[in-house]
Amino acid sequence: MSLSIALAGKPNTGKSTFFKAATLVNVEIANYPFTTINANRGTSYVRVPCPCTQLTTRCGHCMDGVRFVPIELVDVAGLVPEAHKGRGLGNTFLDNLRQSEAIINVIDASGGTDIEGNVLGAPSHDPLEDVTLLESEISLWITGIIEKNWQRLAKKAQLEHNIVQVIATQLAGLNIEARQIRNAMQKLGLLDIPPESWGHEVIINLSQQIRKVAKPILIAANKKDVTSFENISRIAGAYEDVVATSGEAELALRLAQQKGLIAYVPGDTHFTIVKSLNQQQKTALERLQKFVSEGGTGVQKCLNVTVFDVLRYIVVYPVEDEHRWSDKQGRVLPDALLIREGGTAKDLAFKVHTDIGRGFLYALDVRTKKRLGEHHELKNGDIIKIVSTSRAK
Ligand SMILES: Nc1nc2c(ncn2[C@@H]2O[C@H](COP(=O)(O)OP(=O)(O)OP(=O)(O)O)[C@@H](O)[C@H]2O)c(=O)[nH]1
Ligand SMILES: [Mg+2]
Repeated sequence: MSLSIALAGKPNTGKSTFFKAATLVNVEIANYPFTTINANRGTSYVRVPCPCTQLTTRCGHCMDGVRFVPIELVDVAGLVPEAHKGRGLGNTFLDNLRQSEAIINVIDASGGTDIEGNVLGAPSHDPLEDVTLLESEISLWITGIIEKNWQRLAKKAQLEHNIVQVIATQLAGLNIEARQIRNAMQKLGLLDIPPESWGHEVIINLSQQIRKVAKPILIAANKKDVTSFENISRIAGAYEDVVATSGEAELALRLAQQKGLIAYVPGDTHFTIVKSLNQQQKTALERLQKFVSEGGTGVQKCLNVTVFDVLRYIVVYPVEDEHRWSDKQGRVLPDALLIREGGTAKDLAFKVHTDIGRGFLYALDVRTKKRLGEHHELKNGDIIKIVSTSRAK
């Protein structure tokens, strides 16, 4: 399964617009709350420099040296206060976050919509409230799941000394590992405190910690095209992981590119007009040109920051022919795989194919021709040949 990232937040902030711009899947967009009810899923990409720029010819899998590595993006229904109790589309929204490794909290940085996503006459809502809403709803949702049958489970766990396992079982299906639960308990000093004595507040604190490690959040300060500089700097000053975005500008660029009007590579801070345009198109694109040149639309940056800075993934390139950097069919750099920082040569072998992992003998760094053992930690951009007793089909 590929890495999955969710777009979430209060209604009407631009999640579906961001999603459509990033995936080109045609979804409904409208200026009122709860336009999206069922989650939309699609393939988007993170952008990296392709190693084929070190060769004399391009690999054929990149856009002139810019490589796009696939991830899954999920656009979920908006959430309102008390969503964890089922208010609004509460449970639908939360259920769609289960498989996501990280969440992009798309907020309306302009302050033009209230906490339920209704359009205000003038920008008057504090966008910082949109940030706390998502964090607290997810934490309370986790709390609710842990607290199901808590008295009975806590008693049993106390006797059997397996509280981490008990909570992991409660949270099964949320893509949360036992290691992350132990981590959260350790941070709060809960490992030696009998679970029967924890109480509601302690479980809320624990849920917040689990949320931080298992569902990290990056903030997309969206609608930056209509947001004051002051609002963006307040949000960026209050939180660590913030990217200012305009999903609408990115969508306009991607659609113009799709129609062959412009040459644009997602993430660039420029584009060129390649077709003669009517006056209306020309004016619209010229306005966009100025906007894009001042740092880009932020959509690609948002995805890259989530995958590489928040989740700390790296990209590695498995090949079979160490001289041509290709597979057996001669396709140069055919795959780009995302693995966690700290991942080893053997982890990559398993990612390529379970049989290749099982039969792992050694790996080869094709640039240096050095042999790498199973525990060797890979680096971002490595091109690796795996030598295994088993061969890929
Ligand atoms: N100015 C501006 N408007 C935007 C931007 N992104 C989205 N919008 C507008 O905001 C409104 C809501 O957009 P959607 O993408 O439907 O928002 P959503 O968050 O998916 O909404 P729900 O599904 O109802 O939760 C639409 O009128 C969009 O055109 C942006 O970057 N800038
Ligand atoms: Mg939507």
